Amino acid sequence: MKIAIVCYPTFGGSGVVATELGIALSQHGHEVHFVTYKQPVRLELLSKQIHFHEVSVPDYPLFHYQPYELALSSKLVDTVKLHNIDLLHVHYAIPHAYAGYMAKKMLEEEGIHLPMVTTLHGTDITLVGNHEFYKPAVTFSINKSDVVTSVSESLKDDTNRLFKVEKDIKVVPNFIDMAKHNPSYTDCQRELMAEPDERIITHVSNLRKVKRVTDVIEVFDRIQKKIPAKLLMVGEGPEKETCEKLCVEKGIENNVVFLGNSSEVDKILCFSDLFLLPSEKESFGLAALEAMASGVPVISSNTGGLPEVNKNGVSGYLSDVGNVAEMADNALSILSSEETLAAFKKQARETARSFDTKKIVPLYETVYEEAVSMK
Ligand code: GMT
Repeated sequence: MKIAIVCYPTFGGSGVVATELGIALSQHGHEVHFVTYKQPVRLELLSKQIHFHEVSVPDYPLFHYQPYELALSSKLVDTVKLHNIDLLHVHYAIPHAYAGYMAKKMLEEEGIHLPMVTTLHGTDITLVGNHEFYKPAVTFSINKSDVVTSVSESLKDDTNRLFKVEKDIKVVPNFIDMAKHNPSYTDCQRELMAEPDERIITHVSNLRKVKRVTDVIEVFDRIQKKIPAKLLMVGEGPEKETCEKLCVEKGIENNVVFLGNSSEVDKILCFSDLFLLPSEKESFGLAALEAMASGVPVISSNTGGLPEVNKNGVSGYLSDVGNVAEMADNALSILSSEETLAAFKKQARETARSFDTKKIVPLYETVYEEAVSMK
């Protein structure tokens, strides 16, 4: 099949999922065309099976806001015609599903049928899409998609609760390449980050309010009072400065390393002992799954789709949002002995196996077949 994928090319979870999906589909013999404003960060290789088409939006002084949807839908029309695309898969409803539907209608005028699959990722539904300014357009684009998928049961329920959805939403969970996340890397340079007796605690996110990154610092502060530990904060975002100040206030700035964005998260996870994800909302928690696949147990909140990924008492522990004391106690219990930590590491990786790329990508292929046959 020739598939066009629209996504955000940045470090966000939806872009990562779309990119990894495109790569996996190309390995299954499909021809994949990414259509977005920049080459996706995790897309290092372009080949005969993987193409990238850049959407450019000319900067014209009349426009206070540059019309990206317009440029995207035009680029989609051109790409579909030039490469005989069979199917369009848009990730993140705003504005991708909307632009995709416009492209579909324009192509229809020329007698070309373009089936469209929309994957909902989380904030497009629970945070941004739910805003009154966007709601009618998001509802419309969901209902006009041929097939709609969501990354968790929880997100499916949220979508049905918040929007008047006429479609049956199919749940296709996010996935992970277990082979790529190998906890026994030989080039794992733990000594660069911590002393031999220190535990390494890691957090990866876009450091936005929804991630409750100050809770990460609070939990870590409680941990480091009991055992020697370092905290690695991976990612960039608006809450970074607040976190840095909080570390100084608590006098733990020398134990917290802000690493910025990284496209080699797997290499950081391979020397991590514990992962913290205390988010306010999380439709799935891809970062938690990446940690688990690397054999890193997860201390998370029990919000949204997180209980579908992180299994309480097995791959880590779940607590109510904001319960930093319980999160710290749970973290300390996992880190209390080499035996307990080793058991949780093993269990985390085993739990991640049910989300292996090999199991999940065929589910998308089934969805595509259904969309194509819907004419
Ligand atoms: O919150 C993020 O990390 C970014 C955001 C995105 O759309 O890029 O992530 C959402 O999609 C991810 C991939 O499906 C999910 O794993 C995240 O849970 C979800 N974020 C939220 O729901 C807050």
